[in-house]
Amino acid sequence: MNNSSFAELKSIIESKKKVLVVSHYNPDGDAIGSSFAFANFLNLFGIEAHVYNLDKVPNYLDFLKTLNFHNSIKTIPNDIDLYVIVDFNDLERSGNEMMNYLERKIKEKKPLILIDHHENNKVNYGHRFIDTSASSTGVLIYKLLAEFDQEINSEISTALLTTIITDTSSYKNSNVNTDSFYISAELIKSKADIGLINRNIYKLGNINALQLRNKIHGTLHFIEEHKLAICYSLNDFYNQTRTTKEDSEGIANGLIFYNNVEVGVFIREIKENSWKVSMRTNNYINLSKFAQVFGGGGHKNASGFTYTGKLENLIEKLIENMKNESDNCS
Ligand SMILES: [Mn+2]
Repeated sequence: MNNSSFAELKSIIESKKKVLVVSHYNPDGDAIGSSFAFANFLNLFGIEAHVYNLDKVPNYLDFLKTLNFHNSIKTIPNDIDLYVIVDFNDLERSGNEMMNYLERKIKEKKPLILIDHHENNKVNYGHRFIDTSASSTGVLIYKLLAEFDQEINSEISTALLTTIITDTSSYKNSNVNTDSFYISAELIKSKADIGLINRNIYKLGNINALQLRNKIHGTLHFIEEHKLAICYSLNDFYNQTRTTKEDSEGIANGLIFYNNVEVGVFIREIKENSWKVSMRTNNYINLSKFAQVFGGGGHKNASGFTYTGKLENLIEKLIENMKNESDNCS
């Protein structure tokens, strides 16, 4: 299955009047930044753009703005003539409501474009541009926009730079490459506000968030022989500290900066016997494959899945699977 060229995507886009841009639920800086940048560009270009996400914009990203942001399909206009999926490649990741909506549009043979950097694409319809070596989907959006005879403004540059800074953890993750730096420089030339980005994404929130993190770090399991660090949170932790799941963003990534930790795992209770697992590594094992064992997916360096069952069993299975993986590494 081949990628379309950016020139081809451009010619599809410029013939349209009303576009819907969809990103994944639990949105991160790449999902919000890519979808908002693209939609704002289309509006500048004279195409009416709408953006859908199941969830609201997280607080740390609320400096990014777009027109026509929808959290429900009910408010989306009926006469959309192009659907654009950014930063995910499995329709389930848009939530049930949007998944059913998109499946209907696919059945009706409506035009669709997918732009993404995750592995294991599951969307076999429409035009695609997938580059798993791109450090963020925003990098690909940047390259697509460069095809048009329309300069990008400061707001769009800022949104695109946010995608690179958040998906690389400020150029620290192993997904960083020459494009990440080159395109960042170009975006700063186009007046991206790096100060605004850093002030917002590195704000630590109120002291309740620290109390929550203390509880989470208190659950640390370190399995030295497998270079594996696991922390979890229970719903009670959030109730007791009056925090939300947003306040535990970045826990898995934080773990891999400690000595002898190659894989960081954060497990969050969704409801009784239901868990959301996030994993991070810097090139130690392929976490996309690791997550597939549990029915999940993602990148080599960052992946996740949901698990139904007891926490002890989940941790046991993670260690067991890690044992098999690290046997292949040593
Ligand atoms: Mn991404």
